[in-house]
Amino acid sequence: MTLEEFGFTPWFQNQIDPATTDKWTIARVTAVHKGWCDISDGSETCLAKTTGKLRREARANDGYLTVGDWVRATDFNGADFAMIHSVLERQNTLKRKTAGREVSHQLIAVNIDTAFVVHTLDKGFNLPKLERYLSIVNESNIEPVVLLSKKDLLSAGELKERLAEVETRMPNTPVFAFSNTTGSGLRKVKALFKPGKTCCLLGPSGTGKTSLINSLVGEEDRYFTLPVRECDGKGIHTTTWRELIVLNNGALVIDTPGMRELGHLDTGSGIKDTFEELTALEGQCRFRDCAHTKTKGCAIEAAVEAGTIPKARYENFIRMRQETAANERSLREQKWKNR
Ligand SMILES: Nc1nc2c(ncn2[C@@H]2O[C@H](COP(=O)(O)OP(=O)(O)OP(=O)(O)O)[C@@H](O)[C@H]2O)c(=O)[nH]1
Ligand SMILES: [Mg+2]
Ligand SMILES: [Zn+2]
Repeated sequence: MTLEEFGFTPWFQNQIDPATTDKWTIARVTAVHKGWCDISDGSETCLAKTTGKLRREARANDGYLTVGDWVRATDFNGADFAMIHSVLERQNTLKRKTAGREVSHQLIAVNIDTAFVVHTLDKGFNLPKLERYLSIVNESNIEPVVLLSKKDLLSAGELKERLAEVETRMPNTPVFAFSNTTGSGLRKVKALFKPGKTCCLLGPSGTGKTSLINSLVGEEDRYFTLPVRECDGKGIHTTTWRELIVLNNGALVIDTPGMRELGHLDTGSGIKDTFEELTALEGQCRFRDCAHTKTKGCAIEAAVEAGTIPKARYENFIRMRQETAANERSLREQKWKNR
């Protein structure tokens, strides 16, 4: 596989000084472990460590190596470890607020063309949660696609109803329903994974992300999966690391572990894109700084009242706005304390 087939676009090419090409091996990070990572040039994979200088720089600016990164390395396929000297500037970063009370970012994956948000149609189906994942993707300016799994567990009637619900809630996002078990809908889903394009699968634990990769590679047990909890359909966090996988057709896929907690930081634009038809009304509110909660002359509340915007969608919008505001406050406080 050439570097181009491995996702190396002109964006990265332009960062390479041709005079130094024989000094470095350009490679992509395919997995990150404690203390080392796997890097690959498209044909061979080797273990690599980072220089102390790079680690110090990374710590200073939220830039730890992440799956999908492009790096300059020496000693590629040398005796022990290759050495990573620098990271090429990223095209985009998919990130989340880290679990716990401290407010900081965790990178999920970088240099992504499409983010597939995988959500179950069965027990555990939760539209507000799905919207949360969407807003993270939108925040990163990556194209989201929703994949609804386990359609085999619903009757035709239930399926129709549920899909209609999703359609109303997120009219502008492409949505596909499928089943890993029966293969129903898989042909269309497969076609979304394009050669040379990097995509990642994200979504709650147990929704069938890893199973989907197994379906795509056509081997049931290639990657490890585990049943969900009987009582509530929740997954038990089977996948524990992120890994970049090449499908037979040359598509590049990053599997990620289901997230335990999804918070929000500076999701201003993420919320805006996710709730597009609501924020479009904002300009029509009577007050410029309308909170959209029991406010006089609020155009959004009027639309909810009139039934043109689903109430539940509106409520999730408000919840996420308030959470973002709280996170921003606490971030500001932290900065103030650390100054
Ligand atoms: N009935 C049904 N079960 C499915 C489907 N897809 C996955 N499963 C089952 O759901 C369980 C969880 O699947 P995984 O692929 O491990 O889920 P995951 O999203 O990778 O979970 P984490 O790695 O924990 O984030 C497994 O028992 C799968 O067999 C589906 O389309 N239909
Ligand atoms: Mg998994
Ligand atoms: Zn308003």
